[in-house]
Amino acid sequence: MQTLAQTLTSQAVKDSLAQLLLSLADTSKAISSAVRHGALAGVLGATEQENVQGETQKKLDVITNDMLKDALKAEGNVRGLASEEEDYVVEVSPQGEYLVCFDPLDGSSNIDINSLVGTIFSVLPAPEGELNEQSFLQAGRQQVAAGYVLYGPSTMMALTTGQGTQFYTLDPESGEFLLTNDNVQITPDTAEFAINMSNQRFWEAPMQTYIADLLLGKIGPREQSFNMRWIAAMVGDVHRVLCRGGIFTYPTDNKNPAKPFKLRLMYEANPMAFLVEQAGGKASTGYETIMDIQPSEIHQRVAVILGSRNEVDMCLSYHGEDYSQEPNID
Ligand code: AFP
Repeated sequence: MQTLAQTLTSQAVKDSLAQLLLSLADTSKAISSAVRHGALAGVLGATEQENVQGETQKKLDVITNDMLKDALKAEGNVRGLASEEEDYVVEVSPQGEYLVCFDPLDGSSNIDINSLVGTIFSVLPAPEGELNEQSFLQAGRQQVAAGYVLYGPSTMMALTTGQGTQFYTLDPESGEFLLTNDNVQITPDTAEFAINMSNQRFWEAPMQTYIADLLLGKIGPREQSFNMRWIAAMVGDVHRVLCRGGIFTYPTDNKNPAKPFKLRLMYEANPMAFLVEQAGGKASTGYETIMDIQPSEIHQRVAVILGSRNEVDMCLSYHGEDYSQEPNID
C-alpha cells in the first residue's frame, strides 16, 4: 500500500503543499494519541474559557488547537491560519504560500462520551501583501487541498488536492497513513438521511416538507423507506456519506433568530464540500452552491445540505418552489 507521501508524489502535488499536508498528517497522529489516552491523560472535560462563538471550550479543543498552531508555525510554508478556537486570524511565516483554516476537534461534545471526533482542515493560497482577515475571505473553489482526520476505531484521513478524494488509514505499527481507497465515490442515490430531528419545528418550510416526505416512507410521495443516522460530529456523518452515500444536512433554523445557521463555512462546510464534490457528490445551502459562496468573515456560518447527488438535487427541488404554506403533514 502507498504511503501518504508516495501518493502525493504520484499525484505531482507541489512540494510545498505536500510538505504542509504531511505536517498536518503528523500532527493528527499526535492528536489521535491524545484522544486515545482520554481520561488517562487528564484531557477530558471543559475549560472555563469560551471561544469567539460563545461556546465553552473543551480541554481537548484547546490542546489540539495549540498542537496544530505549533506545527504550522514550525512548518515554514504557512502564511497564516484561522481556527474555530482563535478569535482572529494568526500570522505565521511571512514567506508562506498557504493559508490554513481548521477546526482542531470537530464534534467536541462527543469527547466526554468516547465517541467520534475529528480534525477538519482547508488550505487556500496566500494572497500577496499584508495578512489580515480579508486574505482568508476566498470562495471554497480556491481551496488547493482539504481534508479531515477521523479519530474512530481506526484513525483515518480523507484528503483531496483536487484529484479525487482519497482515504488513508493510520497503520498503528508503522505510524504511516496508508492509502486504503484511492477513488472515493459517493453513490448518487441513497435511502439514508442525517439531520438533528429535535430542531424540526424550527426549520424553514422546504426542509419541513422534504423531511416529512422522507418519513412517510413507502406510503409517501417518495414511495420508499428511509433510514436516519446522527453522530453529532459533522466529521463522522460526512465520513459515513463518503463511505456508503446519504444526505447530511444542518439546515437554516429559527431556534435562535440571531444565529440561523450552525456550521462554519471556512473550516467545516468548504472543506467538506470540496471532498464531497471530488467524490461525485454535491453540497449546497439550499439556495447556493457552498464552494461558490463569497465569505464575509472567517467565522461565518452557513446552512449545509450535502451528499448523494440525486438526493441533494431532490432536496433542492423543494427549495426551488414556493413552500410558504405549511408542511404537507396531515
Ligand atoms: P462542536 O465541534 O462544537 O461540538 O460542534 C459540532 C458540530 O458543529 C458539527 O460537527 C455537528 O454536525 C453539529 O455541531 C452537531 O450539532 P447538534 O448539537 O445540533 O447535534
